[in-house]
Amino acid sequence: MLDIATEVSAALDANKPVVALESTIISHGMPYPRNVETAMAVEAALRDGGAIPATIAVLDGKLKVGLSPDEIQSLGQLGLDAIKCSRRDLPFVVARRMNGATTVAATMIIAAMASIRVFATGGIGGVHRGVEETMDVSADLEELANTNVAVVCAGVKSILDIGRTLEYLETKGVPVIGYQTDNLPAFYSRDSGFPVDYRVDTAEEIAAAIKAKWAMKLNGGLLIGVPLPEEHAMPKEEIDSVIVDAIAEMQQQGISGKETTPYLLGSIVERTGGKSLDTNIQLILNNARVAAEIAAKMTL
Ligand code: PSU
Ligand code: MN
Repeated sequence: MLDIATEVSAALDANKPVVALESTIISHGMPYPRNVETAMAVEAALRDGGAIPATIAVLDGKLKVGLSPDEIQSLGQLGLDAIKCSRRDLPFVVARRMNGATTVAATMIIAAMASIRVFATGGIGGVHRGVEETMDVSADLEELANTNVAVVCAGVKSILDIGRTLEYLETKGVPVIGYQTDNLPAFYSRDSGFPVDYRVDTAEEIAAAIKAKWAMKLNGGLLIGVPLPEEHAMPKEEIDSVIVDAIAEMQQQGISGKETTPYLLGSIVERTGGKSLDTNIQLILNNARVAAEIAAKMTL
C-alpha cells in the first residue's frame, strides 16, 4: 500500500533530511489556487533548507509519500471534494481505492510507516471550545500520543481551547516545545499566553530530545511550536474576535464533526478579507524552514 517517491526513498536510504507535509491543509485548509501555490512554495522552502519534501496523501487507495506537482495540483483543485482522512478514514479510503487528503493524524501514521521523523504543518487539531457539550477532540492529539513523528507547527489556533489541548497533551506524555519562545504561539499571533513545557533555542537541542525520547522507547510524538515572524503576526484581539464570531455562526448553522475545522478556517479567511490567509502562508513557510533544520540535525 505504501508508495514512496523515488527521491524520498533515496534520501531516506542515504540518511539525508526528509520532512513530511500534510495534504488536508491543501484541500481543506486554503482556497484554490493559493493552496497549490503554497504547497509548492513550502516544498521549495524545505529544499532551500536542505531537506527533501514528502507531501503525503492517499491516491487511488495508495499511501503516497512524495507527490508530483500534478498530484498536488489535482488535490488542490478537488478542494473540499477530496476526502479528509484521519485515522478512522484510512481503512475505507484504501479499500475503496479512493483519493484522500491526510490530516495531521493520518500524515503522521503514513510518515512513520515510511520512517520519516519530522513533519511540518501550519496548525494541529486539538480540543475544541465547547468540548463539554460536543466531546470534539481531534484525533491529531491521540496520534501525537502514539506515533513517533515530531510535528513542527505554529502552535494552537484559538478556534481551539488551547488550555485544554495542553492538558490533554500533558496527560498523553507529549512534550510541547517552544522554539525560541517561552509561551506557545497561537498560530496567527506569536503568544497564546500559555507557557510551553520546554523552551528550546536550537534545532540541535530539539533533535537531541527527539532522539532521547525514542531511544527510551517512549513512543509518541513531540510538538514544536514556532512563532511566526513578527512582521506577519496579527493582533491577538483582532483575530480572537473574528474567531468568536466564526464559531457563533458555525453553531447557528449546526456544523459539527470533521466539517468543523475546515468551516472555521474558511470563515476566518472571509472575515479577515484574506489577511489570515496571507498570515497562514507565511507561518507555514517559516515552519518548513525550522523543520528542515531539525531534520538535518536528526541525521547526525
Ligand atoms: N488547522 C489549520 N489548518 C488545517 C488544519 C488544522 O490551521 O488545515 C487541518 C489539519 O489537517 C488538521 C485537521 O490535522 O485540520 C484537524 O481536523 P480535526 O479537528 O477534524 O481533527
Ligand atoms: Mn473533531
